[in-house]
Amino acid sequence: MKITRIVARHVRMPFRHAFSTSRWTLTHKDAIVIEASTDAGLTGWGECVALAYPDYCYESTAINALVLREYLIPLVLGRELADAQALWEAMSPVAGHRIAKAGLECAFWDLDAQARGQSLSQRLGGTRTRVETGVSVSVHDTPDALLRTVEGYLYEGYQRVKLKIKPGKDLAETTLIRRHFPDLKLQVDGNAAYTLEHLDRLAELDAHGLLLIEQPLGNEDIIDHVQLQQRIQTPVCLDESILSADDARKALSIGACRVINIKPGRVGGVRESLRIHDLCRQQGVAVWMGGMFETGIGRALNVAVASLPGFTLPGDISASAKYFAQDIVESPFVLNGDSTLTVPTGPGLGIAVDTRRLDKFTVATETFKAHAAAA
Ligand code: OSB
Ligand code: MG
Repeated sequence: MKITRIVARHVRMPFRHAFSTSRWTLTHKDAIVIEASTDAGLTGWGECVALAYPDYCYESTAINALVLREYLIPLVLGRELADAQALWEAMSPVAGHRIAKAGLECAFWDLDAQARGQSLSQRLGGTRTRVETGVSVSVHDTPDALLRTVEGYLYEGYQRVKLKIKPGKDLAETTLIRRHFPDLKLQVDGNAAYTLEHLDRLAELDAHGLLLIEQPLGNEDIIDHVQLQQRIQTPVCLDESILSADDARKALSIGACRVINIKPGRVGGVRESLRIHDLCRQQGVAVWMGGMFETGIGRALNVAVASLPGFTLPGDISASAKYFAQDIVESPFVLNGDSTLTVPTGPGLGIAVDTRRLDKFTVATETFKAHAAAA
């Protein structure tokens, strides 16, 4: 397969509600949307899921755009690429920048599956037609407001809730939600806001029957998480600090976590996600699909990957309407009555981009073409 033209659009979509974690508040979703066309006339779509500001990790929307323009796109354009492994190798002169790489890789998988006449889920060996989903719930100003938000999501049909927590907005909030909903599948996410000084506080969360505690300690830490996991009963789940299958192997081997959150963007794409999935499956470790406020494009990718058998915990892959009044795909993802999303069955990602809405939300466009002489 040869990609001969790439359009990289910076899209900015308003959130229906502002979203806060321990570290940041966002009112808009920013992303670089990739449109890649081949010499055979196919078009594939991808999304770089970095946030607008480099606080979840060092990548951001503007940094994605720069790295794509200056380094990654010149490495892949006009080049014959047999598969995702070849694409990864073509991009290997660039260190890191896994989110930027994953956006291109997403478009590549869309093209690859389309060329074979398969849905991406089929192409990857997915075994489910629906994937279990949950919601990630913003840090709220008051416990009352939090309770109302959670009630709203349960009313909509979500059966798993993840509370964003930070020191001082954690125990009372978790206790309150657990008291109101004794049987709810509940978990928490600290987004690296805690330190070892908080071990006692984190241990108190054990009383609430949580599915897991996600990344309470440092962004790049695995060592301190070992201490935490030894101290508490609740499974520790790593997000920010797992960038590859190698990271996952090391974290599991020293007991830093018992669960892993897979985000294709964070780990450099689907190829690396599959490697983490396979490793965890061999070791009997549960994985689940994380989220980065994806548009319908990244959401379709996440749903396809989450249809693999090792994804045994509900993902952060809510319906499009949780974040957006309008999505940039023609058929937004909707929640089924059993708290699932349906895995698309059309070729590739199985979505149709709504070009009118895409234009409406596009704030910058860059077009790249292969030189006729490129081999
Ligand atoms: O830590 O899981 C996280 C969103 C952006 C960056 C990091 C995280 C999140 C979420 C939201 O929790 C998940 C979603 O619904 O997309
Ligand atoms: Mg997280």
